[in-house]
Amino acid sequence: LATAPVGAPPFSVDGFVKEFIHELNTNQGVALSRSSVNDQYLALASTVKNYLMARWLETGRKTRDAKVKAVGYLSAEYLLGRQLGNALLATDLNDIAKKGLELCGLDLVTLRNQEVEPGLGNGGLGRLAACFIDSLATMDVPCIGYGIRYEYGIFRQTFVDGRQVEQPDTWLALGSPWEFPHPEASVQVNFGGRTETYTDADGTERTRWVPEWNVLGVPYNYMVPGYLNGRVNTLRLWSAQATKAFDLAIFNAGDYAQAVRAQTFAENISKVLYPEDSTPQGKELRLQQQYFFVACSLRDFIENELEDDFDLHDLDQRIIFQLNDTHPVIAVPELMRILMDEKGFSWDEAWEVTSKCFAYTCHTLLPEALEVWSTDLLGRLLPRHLEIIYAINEQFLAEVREAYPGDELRARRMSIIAEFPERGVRMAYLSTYAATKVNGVAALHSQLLRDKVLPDFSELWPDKFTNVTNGVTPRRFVKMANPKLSELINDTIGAGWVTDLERLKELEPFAEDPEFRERFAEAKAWNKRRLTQVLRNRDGIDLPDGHLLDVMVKRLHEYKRQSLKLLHIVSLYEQVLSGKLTVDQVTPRTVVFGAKAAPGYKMAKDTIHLINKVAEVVNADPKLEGRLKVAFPANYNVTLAEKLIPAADLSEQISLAGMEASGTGNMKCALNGALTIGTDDGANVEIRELVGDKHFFLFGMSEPEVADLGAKGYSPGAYYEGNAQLKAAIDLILSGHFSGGDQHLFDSVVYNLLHSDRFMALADFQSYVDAQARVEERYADRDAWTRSAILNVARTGFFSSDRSMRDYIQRIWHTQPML
Ligand code: 26Q
Repeated sequence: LATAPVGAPPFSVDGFVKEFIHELNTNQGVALSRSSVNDQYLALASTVKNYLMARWLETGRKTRDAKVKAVGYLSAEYLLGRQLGNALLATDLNDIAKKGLELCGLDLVTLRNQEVEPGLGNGGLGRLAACFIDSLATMDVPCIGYGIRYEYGIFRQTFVDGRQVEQPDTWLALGSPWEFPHPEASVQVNFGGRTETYTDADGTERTRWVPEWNVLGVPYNYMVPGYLNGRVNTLRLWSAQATKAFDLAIFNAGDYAQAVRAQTFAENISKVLYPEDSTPQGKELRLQQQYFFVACSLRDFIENELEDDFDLHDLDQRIIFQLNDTHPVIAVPELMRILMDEKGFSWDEAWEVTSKCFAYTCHTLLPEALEVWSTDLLGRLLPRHLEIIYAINEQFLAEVREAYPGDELRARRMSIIAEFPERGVRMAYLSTYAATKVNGVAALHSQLLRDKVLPDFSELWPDKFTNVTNGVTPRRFVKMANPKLSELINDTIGAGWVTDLERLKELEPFAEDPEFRERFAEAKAWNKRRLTQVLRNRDGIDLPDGHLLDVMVKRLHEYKRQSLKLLHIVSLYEQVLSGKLTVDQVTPRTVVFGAKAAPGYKMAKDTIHLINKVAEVVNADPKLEGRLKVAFPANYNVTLAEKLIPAADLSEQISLAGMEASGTGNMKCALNGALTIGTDDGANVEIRELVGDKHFFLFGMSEPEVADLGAKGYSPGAYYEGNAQLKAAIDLILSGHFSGGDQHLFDSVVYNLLHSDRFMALADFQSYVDAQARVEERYADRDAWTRSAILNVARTGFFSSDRSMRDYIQRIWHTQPML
């Protein structure tokens, strides 16, 4: 194997070339002269993979031998982004690969661009999981990430006449060099059927599950390399396959065609990622996915990571399962079932163990985003688990009644079982009861979680609740995505910041150094030129030079208020049309949107349509003399984020206060030297505290003000009637100006704002516009802007996911790095 001891320089350019050509010949079966770019990419990936292999095997052996406590990160999503660049960075093979490929007449950048990213997540929650496993590997903490190997990840977004059209994400089509399937280690997962009681050999009354059908979970291992430290953790994603028993039981397969259909049915379980990231529908297949990956993962950990004679009474000494939202919480009754029905534990013994093995992270405040599964569905799919959930609830309610005698109302309020609108299991309540710790993802969110979402629980168990503010990996989102800034930082304070991001503080004094400012501004300019090329090639979009780059990238949601950004654009444009502003009073600005809408979310899709139509008209109107542009590249993903965020001047974080749990794009932008215009919401609060009011453009109502206005009764129409600038902007849309004269095309979006506006965009409009004026003022003084941008970088080291991981370790997991 091509390998080198940790710390030693990696192999030579010659060694690399040999290995690369060997991979090209033996794996791809082609000669260099006849190879395609895809062959070359796959061979390069294999070369890097081989280089990591010895370290990976060694990490696994060392960790099992040490018998230390590990983290089992349970997440239905991992939004990994491209693997090659990150693997080259982690192994310090970038220069060698570049030089080696040049000797072969090849270009590393071209090969890197061949990779299709694994988009196995929707947005923030999935990307957070990817950042966390990167940090744990880099910090030498034993962790196994468990999840689902979706055959189709998040859909590929295209625009047809400005409307979103979804295409399947065929990320596996050209080969998948980063994964290692292990069919021999497959796990059987049962579904359906009934339960029965029986008396065991000792005369004890027991229950067992008699399932009706099953599928196989095939593990696919992925390497999670630490940054330059020789550790390689594992991400294990499960793929569903049919079993013989499956087609017999479900379809009574007599004929061949029927049997093949049965296969398809089973394999549907890991076929596609659900693209909704709020208001989840209670779809049976989604529940199957959740149980499928959780059952595989628990089985895998217990059978394969522990010694054969391990006493499961001590399970909490070897694992803490972190629940990434409620999606994997079926793991709680599953562990109870394993311990009682398979390992012979009593209820009390099983609960004693189970109640120490889980911790729960909540990622939302929206009531409609909280999962509730109907007991009908649960009982049909997982009858034994439903029984166990009922029993957990009985035990829980007994505790509640003991703490609050006579307060029956409270007991009903807190019940894990909801009775309306139908009988269902409140997964957040189950998670909270079962978890050792419950955390929100930013300081404000954790406070609101205690006060508004789970007030009875936090009253009963105040110490169960904690905050861990999210973070992002500086490896991918600064070092890799922003090479020019990284070089400047290295030259100024050394290279240690990549694994110790608070050291960015040492940059603070350099905000006053004109030479540093010039290099900083030049790095930003370079990133903009690079983005210009990317958008030209990828989307046929032309970015004008010298514009303020105003970036709003995130899922499309009413609460995130893309519509507010749109009203600002329309308003600027309207003021030029109506002569209230002369064109030279408009700060040259390009607004870039990146946003996918859930395919069934009509309002979100209509908003995308409106943005695209406004863009068309604004971009083409000569009256603006090119000073205002709107770019909406389709299919925003991690790969595009890595190019867009480093180029951003202004970061739009404009959710209604109290709605965005944290945000992580806000952190990525600040760390790359964008200034934030934002509400007092999620992690914006902490960003502003750290960078200082002067370097952050705050606007809008605070969360308590939002609550007050809601209680008073909010009527958006009053803001429309009372604000001439707002009225003019909305009227311009209603006039048909952006729809070829059609005065009704955007009724859904506009009338929703005028008559409902659940997220109070109109109430915050004036404040937002005022803040944008302050942005323009600062931008006009380019030196002052650059100073602020530098201070944003210098003061946001806190948002490294390494720090998040330290917080989890200290407050929740109590695990040790293996140094
Ligand atoms: C649940 C059940 C059925 C189908 C889908 C879902 C589902 C899937 C994804 C529900 C929610 C999600 C994703 C939520 C999410 O990404 N939340 C974001 O998490 C980030 C990381 O903590 C925060 O920064 C964001 O504020 C939060 O919106």
